[in-house]
Amino acid sequence: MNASRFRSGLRANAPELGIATAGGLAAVAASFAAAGDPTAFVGAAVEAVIRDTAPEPVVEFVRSDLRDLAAPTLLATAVVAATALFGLFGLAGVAVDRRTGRLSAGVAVAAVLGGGVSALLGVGVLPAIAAAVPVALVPVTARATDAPATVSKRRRTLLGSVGGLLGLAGASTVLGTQRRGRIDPEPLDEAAETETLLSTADERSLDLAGTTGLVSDSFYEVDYSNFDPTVEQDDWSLRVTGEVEEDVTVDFEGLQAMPTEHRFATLRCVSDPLNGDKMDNALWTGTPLADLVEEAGPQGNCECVRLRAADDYYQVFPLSALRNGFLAYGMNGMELPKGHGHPVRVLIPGHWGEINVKWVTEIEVLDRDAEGYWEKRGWHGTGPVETVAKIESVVERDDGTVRVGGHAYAGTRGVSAVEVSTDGGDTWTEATLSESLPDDDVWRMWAHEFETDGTHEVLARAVEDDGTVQPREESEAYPSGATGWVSRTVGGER
Ligand SMILES: Nc1nc2c(c(=O)[nH]1)N[C@H]1C(S)=C(S)[C@@H](COP(=O)(O)O)O[C@H]1N2
Ligand SMILES: [Mo]
Repeated sequence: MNASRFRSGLRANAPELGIATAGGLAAVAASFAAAGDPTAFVGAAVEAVIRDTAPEPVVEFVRSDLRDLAAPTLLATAVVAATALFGLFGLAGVAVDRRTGRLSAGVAVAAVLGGGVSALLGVGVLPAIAAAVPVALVPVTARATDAPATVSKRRRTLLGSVGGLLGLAGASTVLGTQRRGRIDPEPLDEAAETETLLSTADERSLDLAGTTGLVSDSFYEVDYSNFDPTVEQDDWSLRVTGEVEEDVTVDFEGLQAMPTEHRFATLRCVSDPLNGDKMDNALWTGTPLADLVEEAGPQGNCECVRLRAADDYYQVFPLSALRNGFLAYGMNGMELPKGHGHPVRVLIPGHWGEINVKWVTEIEVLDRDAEGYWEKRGWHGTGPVETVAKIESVVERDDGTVRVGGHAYAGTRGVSAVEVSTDGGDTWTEATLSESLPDDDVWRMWAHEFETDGTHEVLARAVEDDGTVQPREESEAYPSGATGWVSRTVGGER
């Protein structure tokens, strides 16, 4: 075989590129449809590779400039990359067919590349086979499109085959989305107790337009992946292992046999901007972690632990924080929703959200300190939260009065007061505060009314239980959480 023949064998023409692209997309979608757990298909696997190997300047750009767009951007990049990858495998099959003149050889190469690389990416057998089939169809379709004698017939065959592959991609996406089977949370057995607590929270909430009460209407979600793992309650277990006297494993039944408690607890993400919306509160049902940890007999030299989860997320933090921790399987009187860690998540009082590991599977007691997922990327989010008083509601009435308010949170240090200034920080008044809820890691609501006579620079700051006034110094969320007093300009020309 001469060199030019070889080259022409590898070169793809426009129809082949179209077929390969549609085939690549169909491979990704079919793999999604075949995966019982949505984290176990080629798209999620490619997403994880991109996420975990992205160079620092890219990570920095995403963090600072894309913020909330980071997750959709990552997802789109992953789908494009996976489509291109599996499309290329299809093209390799086309090239082999052309060089050898044997379609079976082309199909075999495409299928082996598609299935083999899927397996290397760590997806299951079924999702790997499902990805291999559309890839293997690429050389078949390319040959069929090449066969008709007339240009118009060829065009029609091409449209038909690309359309067929795209149809397969569409149908697979729909099927996969349905199969992900939203676990619709059922009410807990303890619904009577939770109902009482929830109505207490409702009664103690201040009436503020544009923001939620003491229990959030909708609770923010932050995930490092676009694909939440599906973990069945009956398959779940948690292992305490590593530097321990004895490994301890507990399953869901075992967990429910332990003492049941209901706790109000607020979560805030370390990436939450000063007046952002990644801070929420819920009533959680579950059991304290302390006994389980003690039973294992933790040892090791760092007094630290690494928690792991079903989505491969991991975080490292002090054992002392874990000892105050809670294993939650209920949220606001219902089973824990999928997006918040179904069936079981960890809650660590007063600490940034990131160590409140969802879908938790393992507690590993370490001998030496290590870094968690976000700390490897420069964040310092394993410690206690910074104090914040947010201005979330501003109502300017026709009679010239203004009502401002929001939520304030100081972790386990507690909020004893919120002070408001309507003159840019020269003078301060105490705001009305919601009656506190029974637990010690809960936000409070504040409200303040004043007469307006023009433009006001309104500032809010929280005071902690021990009298400490929230510091004024402003800092960005990255790396260790946003600090400073929230300010809003209110009033003016009416
Ligand atoms: N397994 C797992 N746990 C996780 C995360 C994750 O991506 N995977 N995200 C963490 C982060 S950064 C935050 S702020 C909280 C958010 O919890 P929520 O989604 O229930 O609000 O979960 C934490 N636990
Ligand atoms: Mo977070």
